[in-house]
Amino acid sequence: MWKSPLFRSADPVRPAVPDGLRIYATGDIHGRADLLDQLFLRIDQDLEARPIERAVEVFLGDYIDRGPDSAGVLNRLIRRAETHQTLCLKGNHEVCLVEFLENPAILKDWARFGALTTLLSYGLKPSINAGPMEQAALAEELSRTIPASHRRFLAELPLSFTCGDYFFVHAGVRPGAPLSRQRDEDLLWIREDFLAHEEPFEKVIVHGHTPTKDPEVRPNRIGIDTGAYATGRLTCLWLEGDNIGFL
Ligand SMILES: [Mn+2]
Repeated sequence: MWKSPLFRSADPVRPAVPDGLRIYATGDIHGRADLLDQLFLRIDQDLEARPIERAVEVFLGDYIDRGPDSAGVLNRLIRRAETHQTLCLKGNHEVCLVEFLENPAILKDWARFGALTTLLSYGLKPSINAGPMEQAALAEELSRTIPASHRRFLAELPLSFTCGDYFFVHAGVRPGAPLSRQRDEDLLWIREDFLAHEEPFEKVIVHGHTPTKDPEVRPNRIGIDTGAYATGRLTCLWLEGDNIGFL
């Protein structure tokens, strides 16, 4: 049951998005271009079965790393935007890629959470434990190889998106801080402090970042990272009026 200090009537009002709009929100893709292709088909079938004035496809970040085809995921998201209204948010993994180009030494840390498959997807051949010389060479090679469209895509990703009673973000928000004054680091990386918080936020937070077996629908947040890269399950939440469902 939805409970919020904003809605204290006897007749509880459920969180909603504006009329005539359907949101499709998708969690962490992590290099699974194959699953993203299937997801686009599912969304297109749903749109055909249930036409709507306006649909917006929101992606919650972490497009790259871990899975086999990070470059392919970015290609598909960029192409999808040519025919559909999409909104891609920034994940902590995208931050790492951009930072690596400026500071190759972060590969030591980034490699521990899936960087090598991303480098492979751009045609690079990284060693398991690249030393400083190789780190610099890899960053230089990636700079030359990565398409300009990917760089632009990565540079332009916003951190959050608000629609109706919902706030979309990669990782979550810091409890106690207004949504308008969150730190980037929390929006991209937060886990326990956010996940354990049971009181209402200003909006219902739709997030990824922390994988769970099934989507978590709570009164104050909806978590939709179902660990696609390992489970093969890429979750898409739809919101329309005050209804929600999954594709
Ligand atoms: Mn993440």
